[in-house]
Amino acid sequence: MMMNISNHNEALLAQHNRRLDFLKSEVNLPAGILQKLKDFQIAIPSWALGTGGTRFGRFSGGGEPRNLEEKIADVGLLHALNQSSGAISLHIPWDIPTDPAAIRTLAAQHGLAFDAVNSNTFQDQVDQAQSYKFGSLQHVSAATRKQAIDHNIQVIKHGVELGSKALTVWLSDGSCFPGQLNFRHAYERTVDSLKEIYAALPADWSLYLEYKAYEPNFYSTTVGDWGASYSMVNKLGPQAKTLVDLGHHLPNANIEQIVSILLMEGKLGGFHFNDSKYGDDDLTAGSIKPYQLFLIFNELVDGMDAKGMNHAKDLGWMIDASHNVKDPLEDLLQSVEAIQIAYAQALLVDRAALEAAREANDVVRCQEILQAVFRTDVRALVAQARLELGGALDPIALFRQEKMRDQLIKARGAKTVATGL
Ligand code: LRH
Ligand code: MN
Repeated sequence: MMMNISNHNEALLAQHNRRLDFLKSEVNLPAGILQKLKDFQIAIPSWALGTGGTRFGRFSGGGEPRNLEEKIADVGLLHALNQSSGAISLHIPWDIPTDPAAIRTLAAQHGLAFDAVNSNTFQDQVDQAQSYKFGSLQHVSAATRKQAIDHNIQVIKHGVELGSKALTVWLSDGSCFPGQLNFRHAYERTVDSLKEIYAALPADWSLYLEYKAYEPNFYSTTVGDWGASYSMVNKLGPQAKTLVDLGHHLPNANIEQIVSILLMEGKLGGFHFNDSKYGDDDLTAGSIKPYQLFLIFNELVDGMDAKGMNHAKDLGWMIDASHNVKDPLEDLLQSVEAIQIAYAQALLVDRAALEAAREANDVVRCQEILQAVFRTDVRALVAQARLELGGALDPIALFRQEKMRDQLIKARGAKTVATGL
């Protein structure tokens, strides 16, 4: 896909430098903050490169990737624009790599690595022997549980061939009506099944257990909250961690507190970033509750520094979104930007002053310290990191300037449909 980043940046450079100089005149930038932003890569979900939909409808935008190769090209385009999307997270069987070596080479050509691979025991595939209608790892039938366990082990094999280092397990398992499920048996069967999957993990791999409050089951979900996931991963072993999808909580849950506890306990594996107003809406990260996203990164920076963790490498940074009304690529560019902004602001928090105010129970001062940073416009800093990595100062403006969606529609057609949600 032809695009001229240097011309684009040249036209915006003077304005950008004015903004950056203003920020530097207002805030003491901690040493190394730019390098941290440059190192911070966010994985793009392979299942969110097309238009999403709901049971009420789906309005395709055209030019969607028709196969894994085109999905990698789309993530490569995002990464060329923002230099912060250096990995792709695959979902199996939506994206089975038929020729792993070729796929690996293609991804490398786009500067992309493979983040966590995701299993799928929430849908029945055409040639499937056992149905997951009543669950998978929790199922009353040993044959169904074995089928689901074997699928997860197969997904690990695909991941190993691609150089991935983690398996994400999200289970839709649960019940829709009181009385339908023996919660204790479902929990025990799920743990026993996960133990068989865990035993198949290569020594340098992680297993991320993603929890979710509801949907598609609407009375109980067996891995329904951080407590269920945390108690299960503790039973599995040191390579098992909890994955936090921001949209998977009941209303008003304090996600930043959940994150701080999981991190302190060494059981936080990673994230599926998105935003929501009601349920698992999978909206653009930072589009509904940007302050919450900042508060989550505030706990992350505090907790990771307390444990001497490497910000860029020691947790799984992934997006999980669905695009009903926006161009999928523009939506993903916005999500990456919002995440980078929240991280940059969290790096600006004066932690010594905050702790001193906390020790003094100076509640007003605590809030003033956090909100002064949250109200600091750090976009020029995030743009400077992109610029220094060869990215675009304004990725969405360049995406539109170059009419990239039109170019994709011309190359692929207006009616193409990408696998995924
Ligand atoms: C479930 C979920 C999970 C994925 C799916 C695509 O809601 O967040 O992470 O497997 O979306
Ligand atoms: Mn998710």
